[in-house]
Amino acid sequence: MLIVALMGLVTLSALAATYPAWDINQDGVVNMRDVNIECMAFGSFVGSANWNPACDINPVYAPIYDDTGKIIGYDYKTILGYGDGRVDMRDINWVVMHFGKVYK
Ligand SMILES: [Ca+2]
Ligand SMILES: [Ca+2]
Repeated sequence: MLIVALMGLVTLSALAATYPAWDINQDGVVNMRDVNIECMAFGSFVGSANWNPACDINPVYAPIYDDTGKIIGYDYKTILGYGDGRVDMRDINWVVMHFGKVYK
């Protein structure tokens, strides 16, 4: 039982050890390899031949509605998650903003 519990902790720690989403190839460094992977998927969307979900990394923010249901802004403190279903300059921008960072 203890061994099973320890194996679970090891698995959880392995999952937590992944690098940020903008390190597209997850090698611990943000460099031209990541930009190149983004470029290969550029213009794609879910279902495209060159679609790569790892490249869809722009955060999606929660819209703020007024009483009529009209969007009046976005709550940047409430990130709903990554990805909007397409790879465009917003995604490449996130890689470029972190270019040169080393995480390992
Ligand atoms: Ca990388
Ligand atoms: Ca995107």
